[in-house]
Amino acid sequence: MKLFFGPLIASVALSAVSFAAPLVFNETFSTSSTAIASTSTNGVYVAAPAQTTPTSAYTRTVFAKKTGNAGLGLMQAYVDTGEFTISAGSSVFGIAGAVYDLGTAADLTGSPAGFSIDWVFSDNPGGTLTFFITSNATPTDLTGIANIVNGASGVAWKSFTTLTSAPQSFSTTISAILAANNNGVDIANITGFGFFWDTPMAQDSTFDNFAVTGVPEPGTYALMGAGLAALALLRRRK
Ligand SMILES: [Ca+2]
Repeated sequence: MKLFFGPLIASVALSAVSFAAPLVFNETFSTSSTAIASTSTNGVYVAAPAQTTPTSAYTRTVFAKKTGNAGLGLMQAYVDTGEFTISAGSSVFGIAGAVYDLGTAADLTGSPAGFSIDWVFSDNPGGTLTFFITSNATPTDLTGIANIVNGASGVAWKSFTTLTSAPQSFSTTISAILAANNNGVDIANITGFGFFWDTPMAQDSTFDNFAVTGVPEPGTYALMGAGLAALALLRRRK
């Protein structure tokens, strides 16, 4: 029996290794940061000072851009109570989000990693959530942020238009982002990733738990299942 079970047990160890995706991240928004777009000007990006996230060495930059109704209020994005809030002042709308700089470029070729985030509150329905990855050199400066939001070359993204009120969870995979819009992204040299929210007028929205997780491929599940079944059989025979 050892000859039969040996390879299956080995497959458990192998699949445990393949569960270790190259990019695993969990942002609980426990480090405060604020970006406030000008009251009087539309179309200006404002970025908070970059901060190291508590769950990894990645640097987070929170940004905001008011896209409508200059002079009628603020567009804000802030982290201050363990959540990420985007607030469009009265009669104002805009874009805000967070971009994470990996420090050194990551090769995500063939990566099964996926993104997810929870939309936990909104006082008005509607809005569009976008996940993105970028191979642009510096994603967290204002030029890099503008490139991301404007979909410049080297940025791939996938958007979700919301139709209902909160709460909602969103998720996608890196391969799905590339399938939706490769746009010249160099998957072997990813320098940043993140999300942004295109808010309707006068909406406050709150998010939590932005995660990048390893998603096992179907073959991994099969190997894992076979290995676990072998272990269960062995245990029963003892
Ligand atoms: Ca939280």
